[in-house]
Amino acid sequence: MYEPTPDDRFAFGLWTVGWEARDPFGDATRAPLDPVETVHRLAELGAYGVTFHDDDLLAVEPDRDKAIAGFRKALDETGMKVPMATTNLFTHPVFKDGAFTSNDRDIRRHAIRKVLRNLDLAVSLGAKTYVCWGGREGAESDAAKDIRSALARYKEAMDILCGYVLDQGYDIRFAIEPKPNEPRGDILLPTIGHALAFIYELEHPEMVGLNPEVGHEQMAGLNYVHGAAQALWHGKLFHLDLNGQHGPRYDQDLIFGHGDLKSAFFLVDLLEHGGYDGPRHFDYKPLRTEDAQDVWDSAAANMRTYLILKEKARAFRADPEVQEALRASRVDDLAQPTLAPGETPADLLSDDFDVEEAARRGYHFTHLNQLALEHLMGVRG
Ligand code: GLT
Ligand code: MN
Ligand code: MN
Repeated sequence: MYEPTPDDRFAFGLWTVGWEARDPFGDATRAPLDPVETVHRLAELGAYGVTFHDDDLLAVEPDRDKAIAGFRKALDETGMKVPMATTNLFTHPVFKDGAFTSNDRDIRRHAIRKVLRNLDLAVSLGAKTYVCWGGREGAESDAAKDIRSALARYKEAMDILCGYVLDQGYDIRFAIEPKPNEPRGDILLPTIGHALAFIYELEHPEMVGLNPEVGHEQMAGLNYVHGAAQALWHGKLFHLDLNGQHGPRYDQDLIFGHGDLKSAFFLVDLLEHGGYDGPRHFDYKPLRTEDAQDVWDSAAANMRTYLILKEKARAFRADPEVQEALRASRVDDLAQPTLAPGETPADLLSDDFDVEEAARRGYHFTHLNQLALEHLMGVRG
C-alpha cells in the first residue's frame, strides 16, 4: 500500500534531489548528482516524470550535446517522461537585476534567447508545459525599477515566446510561477492573483497559465488551497509545485506534507476531486542535513505522503457522517444558482424572507472540521 506507480503521475525537478544544499550561510553538503542517475533512481521509486532547467542537464557533463544524449538514453531505458521544462534565469550574475525585466536591454534580449533555445529541446523531449519562474524579476528599492515598464517588458517577453511557439507549430503552453520575495526583496507577479490578472493582458492568454507552488503562497500568508481552486476555476492550473512550508518566513521547500499538513490534506482532496488532471510535480529541497541515501528517502516520502493523503481524502468523502455534516453545513447549497431559472430581480425583491430567523441558523462548521481532522489523524475510516 502507498507504493507509487507511473499511473500516479508523480514528477520531480532534477534540481530538487540534485540540490547540493549550498545556502547563503554555508557550503554544499552533498556532491553533484548525475541527471542520468536521477532518472534511473526516480523511475525505480515509482515516479513517472522528470523536469529540468536548461542548466540542470550540465550538472556533471559540460558538453551540452553529450549531456542531452545521455539524458535521452536514460529516458528511453526507463520510460520516464518529461512533462515540463524551464529556464534558469536566476543563477548567473548577468541576471542580478532580472531577465525579462532587467533594466539592461542587452540582458533582456539574452534572457529571451536562453528560453528560446531550451524551448526547442523541451518540445523535442515531449514537454507540454514550459514554466517561467521570474525569481530575479523584481527590486529591493522602489526607486530602482519602473514597475509599469517592467510589466510591459514582461508582457513583451511572454508575447514573443507565445508567437515563437505558434510559428514553430509547437504543442506546449507556458505556466507562470508566482513568488512574493526571495531572492529579490520584492518579486513581480508575487501571487496567483497578480499572475492571473497579468495573463489576461497578454496577446495569447489561452497559451499561458499558472504553476503555483504551495510554499510560495504560504510565504505570503495566503491560502494555497483557495489559490489553486481559483486557478482551476479559471482553467489556469496548467501545472503545480507541491512542497511544504511553515507560514510566512524564508522559502523552505520542505517535503510535501512536512509543513502545513492540514492544508496538504485539503489540497489533495481538491486535486483528486476537483478536476485537476496534470502531473503531481514536487519542487522541494532535501534537508541540508541529509546524506546521499537520505535524498532518495526524501523523494519517496513526497510520493508516499501524497498517496496517504489521497486515501484519507477518499475516506473522508465516503464517510456517511461526513456526507451528513456537509449537508448540515449547506456546503452543497452553494452549488445552486442563487436565482431559479427564469427568475428576475423583481421576483427577488418581492421575496418574503425572515432575516432574523435566517441569522439564527448555525452552520456547524466545527463538527465538519473536526471530522476532517479525525480522518487526517487516523482515528476514523
Ligand atoms: C527554483 C525555484 C523554484 C522554481 C524553479 C523553476 S527554479 O528552484 O525555487 O520554485 O519552481 O524555475
Ligand atoms: Mn517551484
Ligand atoms: Mn520554493
